[in-house]
Amino acid sequence: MTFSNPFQFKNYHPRPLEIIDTTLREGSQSSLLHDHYKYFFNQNDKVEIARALIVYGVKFIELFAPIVSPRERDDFAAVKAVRDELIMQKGYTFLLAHVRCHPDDVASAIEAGADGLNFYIGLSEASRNHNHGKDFDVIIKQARLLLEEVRANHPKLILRFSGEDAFRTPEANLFRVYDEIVPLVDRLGTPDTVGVATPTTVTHRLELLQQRYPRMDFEGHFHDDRGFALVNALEAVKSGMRYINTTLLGVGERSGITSTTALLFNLYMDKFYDHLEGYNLRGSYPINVTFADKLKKLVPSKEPVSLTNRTHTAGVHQKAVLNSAGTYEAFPLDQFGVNESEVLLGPLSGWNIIHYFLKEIKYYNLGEGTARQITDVFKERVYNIGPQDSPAEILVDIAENEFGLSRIAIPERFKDNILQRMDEDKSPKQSNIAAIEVNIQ
Ligand code: HCA
Ligand code: CU
Repeated sequence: MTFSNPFQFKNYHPRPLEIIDTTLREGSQSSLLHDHYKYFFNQNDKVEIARALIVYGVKFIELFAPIVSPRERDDFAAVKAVRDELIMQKGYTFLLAHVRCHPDDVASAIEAGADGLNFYIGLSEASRNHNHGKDFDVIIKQARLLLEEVRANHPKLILRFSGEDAFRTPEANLFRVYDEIVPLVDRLGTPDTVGVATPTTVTHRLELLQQRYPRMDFEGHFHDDRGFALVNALEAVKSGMRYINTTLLGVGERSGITSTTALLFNLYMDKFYDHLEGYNLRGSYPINVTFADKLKKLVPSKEPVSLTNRTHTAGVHQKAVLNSAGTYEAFPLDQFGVNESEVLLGPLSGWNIIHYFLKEIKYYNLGEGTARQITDVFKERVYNIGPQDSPAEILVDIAENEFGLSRIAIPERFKDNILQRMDEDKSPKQSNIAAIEVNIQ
């Protein structure tokens, strides 16, 4: 068996974990886009997303084969232009085209200047019977012919082969095809197309593949139908899988795939630090916000790297995080760019937070007793809140108009002395909100 080494070509040595980001391919298949009658990312979105991914440290970006539509072909060129622009600053990023085992797909990707081809064809019974209708002998013959031809004429291209629906494909069938393909490719994909895999089946499958093809690199792609996309990817990485497909916020077909930042965050928490080489972890929350904005959404509450995980609504929680954020914040999310905590005023807020808000943030002159009385009035009013009203405005209205509170006059020259402690070596569990200091003399 001979193996090519495409990485030598660009002097690139793969890191312990290579994210293959597929936000612009798998992510474009998300139903979330339809929720807003948006249906597709426009070219500007794609360029901004690609730029953000490259700056974040992603080295492999998957795109549709340009044959999909004239628009995809133009967008491929635009993304390539951003990639080229950033080479001097950020090093080389590989653009991979997702191609069917079809010469037209391959030709369009090569013409567009792809660095690699991600071949896929369904191998499960469902795919063979209801998708392409080819039996194993035909699949093997056609794939081999195509791969041999590409290898011979384009030796520098990175080639990957994926048996779609790999986790519903019996091992014997997978091996039957992969045995024939392995000498011709650089990576083997094992997509969990319909989200049936569990951490146990992932590690078992990977072990068998590693034993059978010891010199191969493997690529995982896990759908979230059971809610296992993250844990499956995490287990795969820990069991030695170097390449993982992810998308920003985990968007993709149906319930999506593994979220990029969720995977990196969990590897960090589990102390797999060498797998984080080259990723700009502090850029995690900002990249999530950038992408959520493209979807016209907030960063979803189920995304670990979110402000939601530093947001507190219940009075008991709010009081405790004022004393020490670590009481209800277990993770150093500030290292992933979530630099602020958020306390939401509402019917569950207690007098502590109301006192804190009125005094420290709005500079009203009030003691604990008044804060308790205001809290009772606020709780009555806030249950009838309309969609246009804000709890903070209601609170200020009560403070001024019902309790006649006046603000502490802060001389202009001291206004800038309101400090947020940003010292790096504070305990990561300590939140900034408890550290706002009003410096008046
Ligand atoms: C698809 C299916 C796919 C392919 C993954 C791969 C899947 O939308 O084409 O090529 O590795 O989940 O199997 O996303
Ligand atoms: Cu998929």
